[in-house]
Amino acid sequence: SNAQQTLAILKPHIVKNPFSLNQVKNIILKSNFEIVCLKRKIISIKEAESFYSEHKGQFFYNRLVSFMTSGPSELMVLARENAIQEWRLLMGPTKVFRAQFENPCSLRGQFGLSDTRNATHGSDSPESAVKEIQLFFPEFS
Ligand code: YYY
Ligand code: MG
Repeated sequence: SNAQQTLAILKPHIVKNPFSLNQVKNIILKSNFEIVCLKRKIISIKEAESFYSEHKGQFFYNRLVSFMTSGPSELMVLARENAIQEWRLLMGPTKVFRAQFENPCSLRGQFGLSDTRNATHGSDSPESAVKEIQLFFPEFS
């Protein structure tokens, strides 16, 4: 098959709200993604620092690590044709004001609360997808 895999994270404010969580999952499945693996966990500070190491030194790094470790996230391996690009398209732009104005139907447009609490994560390349899936699903890769 042509299935590609990507790592998706539903961030803590989504997991905390059963209504949003259910809506996001329905959108994922309606968009032809297969949820290959799913785990709910509180990301550790070490994991968050390693996961976001490319952003170390940015003004938002500490607030990002605090938010991502503030409660349970849902981590998923998603599969479909062109999964990495399609998932990023469905997520929409990183920044919440851009998401809301340029792509209000995107996940970030609908469920993003701020640039940090922007609802979802998605791998940005085949290399990061492999690395990120290995980090959170070592038993799967
Ligand atoms: O890959 P993506 O999540 O779309 O954006 P990145 O530029 O890689 O930033 C990662 C993560 O950092 C973003 O999802 C939220 C957070 N962040 C932030 O809190 N404030 C910003 N101004 C930019 C990014
Ligand atoms: Mg990124």
